[in-house]
Amino acid sequence: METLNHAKVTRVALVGAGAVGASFAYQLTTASLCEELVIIDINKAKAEGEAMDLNHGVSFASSPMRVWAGDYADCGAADIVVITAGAPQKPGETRLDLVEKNAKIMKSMIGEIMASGFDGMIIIASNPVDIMTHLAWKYSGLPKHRVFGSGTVLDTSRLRYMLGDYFNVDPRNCHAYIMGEHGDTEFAAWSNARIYGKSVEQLLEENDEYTWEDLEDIYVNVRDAAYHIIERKGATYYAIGLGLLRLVKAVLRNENTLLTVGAYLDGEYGLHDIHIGVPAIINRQGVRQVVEIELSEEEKQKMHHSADVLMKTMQPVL
Ligand code: 6V0
Repeated sequence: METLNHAKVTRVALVGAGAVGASFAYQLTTASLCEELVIIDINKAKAEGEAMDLNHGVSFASSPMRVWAGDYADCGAADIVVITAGAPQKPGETRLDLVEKNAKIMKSMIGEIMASGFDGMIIIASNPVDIMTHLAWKYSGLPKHRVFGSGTVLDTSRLRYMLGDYFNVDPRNCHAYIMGEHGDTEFAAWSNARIYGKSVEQLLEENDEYTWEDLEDIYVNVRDAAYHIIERKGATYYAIGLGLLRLVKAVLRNENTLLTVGAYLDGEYGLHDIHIGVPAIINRQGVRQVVEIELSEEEKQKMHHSADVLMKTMQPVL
């Protein structure tokens, strides 16, 4: 009997079974996006424990999935490798303080991943994420559209949540982006923001309860959100876990959807040879296209300042 032979099994490999990795893995088991999830961590016992715990919930998921603690050889057959391994921020530490520590870790991980024969897509969350993404891309030798970072996807989600709260509307109706470094120099692209179809200027004109001061406070709260959470619970992981799931879904479902990721710039926004948070269309190929939105002069300066800070910080590890 003739059998159908398009049974390619979709595999996601997760490198880093810490708080961020485990949150992402947990979401993935409920999402029916892939058949296999392999978890890799230098701490094998942690990866094993996470795989056991997740497998014990698989009977409650909408479709079965195979989860196991594996090693780098298992990346060879993966469609996507998601990297969340590395030292996290300690209280008072900026993301950029992590650069040297995590650059070394990234080099060894990418070496092992590529040695497996991997030829898929890499998504990075480890901080400082823009720099780690750039290094991962360089070390991997993969085409630029196939290596991207979570960039400002989380920051944009934070912004949309806070704008939704302020304007009392569904965050999904708040189209506004945080761009630049995922970190202290990121900025809100207010000139492009649309809240239920209206520009921010228009909303402020129509209702004098809304002010630019409040919007500036919202931006500052978005920018400093990780510090506020780390002070209280030591780390942030649920929202970035969901953000990573969103990126993986955009790829595996070939969504052609706009998300603010850490994409490689090759002249867009006047910047070259850098990964930084920008709106981009994501599909099965990865970054299909970086979208150049019209920025105000002030926003352009902020973008360039953010890129300068990243470039300077990255120099010693390039
Ligand atoms: P964590 O809970 O300490 O987990 C890190 C994991 O990485 C641990 O399980 C380690 O054993 C593992 N690890 C360390 N070195 C290696 C190695 N060489 N090979 C394999 N595994 C290794 O940290 P957490 O999960 O909280 O954070 C992980 C990374 O995500 C950090 O760099 C964070 O700063 C970063 N985040 C990024 C965010 C974003 O928006 N991009 C948001 C939050 C955290």
